[in-house]
Amino acid sequence: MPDQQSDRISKRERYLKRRRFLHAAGAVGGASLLAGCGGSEADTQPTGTAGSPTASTTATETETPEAETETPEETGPSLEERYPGLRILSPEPENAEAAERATYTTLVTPLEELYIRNHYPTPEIDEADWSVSLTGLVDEEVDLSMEELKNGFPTETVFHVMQCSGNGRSYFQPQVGGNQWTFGAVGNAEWTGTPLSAVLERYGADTSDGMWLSAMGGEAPEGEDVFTRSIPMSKVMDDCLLAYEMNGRPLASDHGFPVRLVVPGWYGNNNVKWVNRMHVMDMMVFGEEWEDGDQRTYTHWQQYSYRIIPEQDEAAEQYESVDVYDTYEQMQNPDEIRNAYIFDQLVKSQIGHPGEDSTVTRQPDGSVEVVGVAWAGDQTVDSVEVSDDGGETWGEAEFFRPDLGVFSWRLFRYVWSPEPGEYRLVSRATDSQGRTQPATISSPEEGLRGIQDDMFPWNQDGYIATAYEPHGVNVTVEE
Ligand SMILES: Nc1nc2c(c(=O)[nH]1)N[C@H]1C(S)=C(S)[C@@H](COP(=O)(O)O)O[C@H]1N2
Ligand SMILES: [Mo]
Repeated sequence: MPDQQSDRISKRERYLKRRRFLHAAGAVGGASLLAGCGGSEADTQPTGTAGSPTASTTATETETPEAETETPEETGPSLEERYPGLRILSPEPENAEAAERATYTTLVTPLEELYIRNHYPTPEIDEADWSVSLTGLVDEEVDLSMEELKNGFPTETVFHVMQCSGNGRSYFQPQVGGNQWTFGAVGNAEWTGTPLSAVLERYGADTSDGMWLSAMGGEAPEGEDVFTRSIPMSKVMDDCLLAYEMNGRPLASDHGFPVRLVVPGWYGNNNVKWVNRMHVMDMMVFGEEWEDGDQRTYTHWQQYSYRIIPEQDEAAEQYESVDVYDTYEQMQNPDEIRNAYIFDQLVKSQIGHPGEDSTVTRQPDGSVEVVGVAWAGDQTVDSVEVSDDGGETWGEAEFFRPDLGVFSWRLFRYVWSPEPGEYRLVSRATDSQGRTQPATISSPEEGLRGIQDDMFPWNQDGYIATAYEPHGVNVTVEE
């Protein structure tokens, strides 16, 4: 129905316009954030509950748009309608990223602006029918209902940056296949659920170092590879959650309802949605035991996909087990692991304001405030610098707004005092180990496996683009 269609578009347009308006008025990312004024921000963030991690999830359920997504009807609202802050890459399977830079001026990303990355369509799941099994090296194998998972164990909350390892893929030259994400496949959210350590301890799992927990998604259609990720036991025991809430509300169906794995600080691909099976063993999913003839039923998403593969390699080298989990360290020591597994996130920053191709006027004192976010996986982000001359000279930004923990992003602001003219603004973050974002992405001919000479290695699947240059924004400063 054409009417309905135009209705949807205008709803989305209105949402984005409102975002822009708040920006112009300084309510998003501007001085009011500095003053710690939560009120105006909350306007654009109906589901944000940064200040109330234990907020009841039932009171307003029927009033919010995402409540509808939990019980999608056959003719339910479209993806566009449900997420007015997203740019749709594919409606099915659902893939969509934040449409506006303004998403990166907000401490907690609202549901409406959090990217969605699916390999298969979002499943319709009745929570009462769902369970999560635990098998392998355990004293007692179990199958836990959602009721048991939610009420039979402690509850914990973590702020974690969910980022697709393909974020920034569109900046690879020559282009690689797959969803052409720009800057929008990342968001910061509050995740609440059951610590996996409590579950594993109760059923006598072997939790010693060197063990792996493989988590499987329950949504793959018949005959497709099951979305499976193997997580090193030390990480699982440190801080991984079986999460059933995001931003104080039940998970939306597209984000894994009723339960997903949250691996704090690690790339999105490790955070298995719709988990229904967990298996403890002394290796990752690997080899024939986990394959089905020619089909890589359980190994595909662990061993073949999500690997750093330079131009010259035929395919990723497979390992039964590795003992270096730090992605950057793997990349820099290819003699040990030839093709890095994509585990923890590398340091990165993104400018949220001014937006892409924007025109700004200066404050009476001649300044323009630059606002953005920076994070560093399971490291602390130490500093952020901003440059308006292609990285020749840099100025130090400062952090503002509360620190929500090591896995959360920090908001930064930089007081810029430009002459009128046209600029390309870039930001560069450094983590607590002194690792800094490189300037550019290499060409395939360089054959790099790790970061070298200020270049991020071009790789066949276009993963982890952290280079600052392609992430910059073009800004015109008015007279
Ligand atoms: N079961 C399952 N889990 C999954 C995926 C998937 O396709 N199926 N996609 C993964 C990838 S690649 C990413 S980046 C994140 C995205 O999480 P989000 O859609 O909640 O943002 O989920 C991960 N978990
Ligand atoms: Mo991803």
